[in-house]
Amino acid sequence: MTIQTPLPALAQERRVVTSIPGPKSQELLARRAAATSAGLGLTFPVVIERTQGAILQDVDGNSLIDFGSGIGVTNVGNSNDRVVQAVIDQAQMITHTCFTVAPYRGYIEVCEELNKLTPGTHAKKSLLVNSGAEAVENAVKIARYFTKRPAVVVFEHAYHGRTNLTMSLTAKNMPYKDGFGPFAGEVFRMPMPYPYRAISNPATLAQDSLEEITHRIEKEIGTHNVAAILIEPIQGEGGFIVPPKGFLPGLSEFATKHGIVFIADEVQSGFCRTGDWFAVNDENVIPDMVVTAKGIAGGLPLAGVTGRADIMDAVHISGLGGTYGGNPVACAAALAAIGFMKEEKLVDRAKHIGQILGDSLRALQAKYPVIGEVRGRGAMLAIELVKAGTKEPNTQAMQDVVKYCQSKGVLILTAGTYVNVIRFLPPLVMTDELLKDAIGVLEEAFASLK
Ligand code: PLZ
Repeated sequence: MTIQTPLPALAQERRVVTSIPGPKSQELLARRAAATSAGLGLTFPVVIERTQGAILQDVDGNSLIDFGSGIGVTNVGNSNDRVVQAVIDQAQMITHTCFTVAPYRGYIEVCEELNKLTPGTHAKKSLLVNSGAEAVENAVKIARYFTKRPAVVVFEHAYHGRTNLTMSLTAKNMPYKDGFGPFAGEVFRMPMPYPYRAISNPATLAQDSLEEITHRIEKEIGTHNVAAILIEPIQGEGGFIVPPKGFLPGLSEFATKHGIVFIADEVQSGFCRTGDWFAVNDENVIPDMVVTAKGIAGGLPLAGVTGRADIMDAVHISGLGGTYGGNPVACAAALAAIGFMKEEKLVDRAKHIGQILGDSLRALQAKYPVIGEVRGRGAMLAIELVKAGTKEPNTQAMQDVVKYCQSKGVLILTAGTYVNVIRFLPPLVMTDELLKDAIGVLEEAFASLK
């Protein structure tokens, strides 16, 4: 059997040819409702047939602009040519052996890349697994083993996954935790400095937060009981909350002083998204461990834990593993995606996209007081919607904007503890024309708000 010839390119333009959802999507959505668990959410009620670059094409032939990258995954573009070719080539060679049974080259090479790309020049080692949640779980497992301590410190508004431990590490009850307990023990939640909603003086917010957190860790847990401090350097699902400058370096310094493993969850913020390889690069923070997933493999399921070699090597042989972790096809996709990010300088593309989008969002904010704040970094930007003249969350406006954009063929994602944030995670290969077209739709959406 030979591999099929490539499909013709999908034009990088928005084209809405039916009502949304169109008739074919409606039919499949009815089958979805009948066949799939009602517990699964649905952001955009269409069914996708094909993707390329920054376009998602649905089964009715509508070309939709992708402002979500599958929640920050397809940073190199949907169905990136290099990723697709690597997947085909690798699948012909090896589909699966299980790395801990009989190893293969791709796993080793992805770990070598992660060890080089993550911050710091110290000796590092990595472990590959299947999902962000699994990577976070493993990071905590390893930190506990290494320190021989039980407690894990996490933050308000945090999201770390949906497994039992990562649900416990996640802050928000609905929809992530409600009814799914009992939760894991030894998880301690600290306040997160949220500049837009902070009551204290913005100039001293970082210092004030650090003082409160370190005091509470010392008094309520005892530093000698803390295995890890786990934090998203820019919070994702929580609403793209960017901590004030100085906070992350201060926290990391405190961790180091007390032998606590400082873990950065870069699952959503990693791989060029923020205009750096990782969000912690911005303030030169060097975590003891970095958790990666999403953007790492251009759309294939893969995640990593990278950390100080002494920490990663502490665990006994066969203490870590999993059947599929670091699957060869996913590793080939990751190597192709990472190569593409380097060669196409996606770090710079993220900054460029962030400049255009950020300027447009700030102009919108000046015009529409419903936009309380524009925040984020690089191509990880968000707007928080409020009732005009207050900071009261405005979920209705968020829903109206999302709906308007969908009807015009633009996919946008929401977020936020208060369900009032619109976040933008465009593929980093989005053309300027397409970006401006999507921004135009967003402007219309705000103009249409009552
Ligand atoms: N850490 C920072 O953003 C996943 C969740 C989507 P998995 N975020 C998207 C949903 O509704 O389930 C995420 C994250 C951060 C960990 C995770 C978990 O990654 O690959 O979804 O397990």
